[in-house]
Amino acid sequence: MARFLVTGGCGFIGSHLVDRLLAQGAQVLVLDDLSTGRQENLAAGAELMIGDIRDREAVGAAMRGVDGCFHLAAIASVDKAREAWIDTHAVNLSGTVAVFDAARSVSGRSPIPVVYASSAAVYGNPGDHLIGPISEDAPTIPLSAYGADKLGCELHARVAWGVHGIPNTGFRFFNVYGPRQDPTSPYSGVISIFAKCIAEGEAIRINGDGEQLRDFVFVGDVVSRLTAAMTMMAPAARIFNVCTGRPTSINDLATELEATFARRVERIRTPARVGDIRISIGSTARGDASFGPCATSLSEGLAQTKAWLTSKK
Ligand code: NAD
Ligand code: UD2
Repeated sequence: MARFLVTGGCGFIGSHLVDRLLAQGAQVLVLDDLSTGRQENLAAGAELMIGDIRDREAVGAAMRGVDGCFHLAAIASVDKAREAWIDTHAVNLSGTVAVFDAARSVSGRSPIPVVYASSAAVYGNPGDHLIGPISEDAPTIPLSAYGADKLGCELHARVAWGVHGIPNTGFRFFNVYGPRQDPTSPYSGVISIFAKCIAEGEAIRINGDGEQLRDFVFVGDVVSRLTAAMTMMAPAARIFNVCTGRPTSINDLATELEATFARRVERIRTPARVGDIRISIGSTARGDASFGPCATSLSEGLAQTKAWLTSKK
């Protein structure tokens, strides 16, 4: 039976990954400090080690005896990284180096393959240098500390393969959404925030003109990519977008959610967010050729998100 370590396995994406791995018959150990993750997200069949990815001993102990590591733990917020630059850097970049360090060959053991979360934030504002879906070969010019650290993770992943022989795959997630995305956090994704407002009969706030475009990808499709990448691990350091290639404006998202909840919502116009990216749409070519498409439609994904929100009440 395969045994996997999932860092950040109590979080939004990580907990869905844990569910999938258990359903596939794997043993799962989660390393999580519960800073944004919740123990209640975690399936009963998983083992939990409460600890910090900056703690080398904890990461080393967690890595012992596993066949692969999914590294998702991070402070997953652009705003938080702006406020707490040094602390988020320590988690998001140094924590990732600690994970790769523990995956190195130790006393004759083969290096442990790693699948890790990067972000579309590595591209910065694609509109500055490209029109249309952004491919993995596009320039990476992050605008945030969060994006810079994710790019740093990718660079260290190249070192992990080139110098230490650790096979690895990094995924640049676009805007992931779905059940368990915390709607109460101010740092949460727009879909979870809007869905909660609509469910509770509150107005939504649309930043700017609402015509900014995003590529929303359903968490179930993200998890399929992560598990496939571990199964099909190549002897290399590879990078893929995780996206649908389908643009949705924030105005259209509000309309879609009205249809999902069969309810009208009041739209309050607020000033555009400082530094808000205008267009963030990924090219699906490389990822789909290797793993197949992220096929869940927005309406299906929103229906599943609504079902989860309403089941919590
Ligand atoms: P999340 O906050 O729900 O999950 C992150 C998990 O990591 C949480 O369980 C948290 O408690 C844990 N964690 C944080 N710091 C830790 C530390 N020092 N030690 C151990 N555990 C720690 O966020 P998510 O949306 O599930 O994000 C998962 C990954 O995907 C992150 O690496 C994030 O940067 C990346 N990502 C997410 C999105 C998105 O749209 N949600 C987009 C791009 C990239
Ligand atoms: C996403 C990721 C971020 C990073 C980035 C990469 C989330 C939560 N964040 O940031 O981690 O990877 O992509 O480029 O997934 N909006 C409103 N009203 C609201 C909330 C948001 O209008 O109440 C707008 C917001 O101004 C933006 C869009 O919705 O134009 C999406 O915002 P977001 O915070 O969900 O995600 P984003 O794309 O800024």
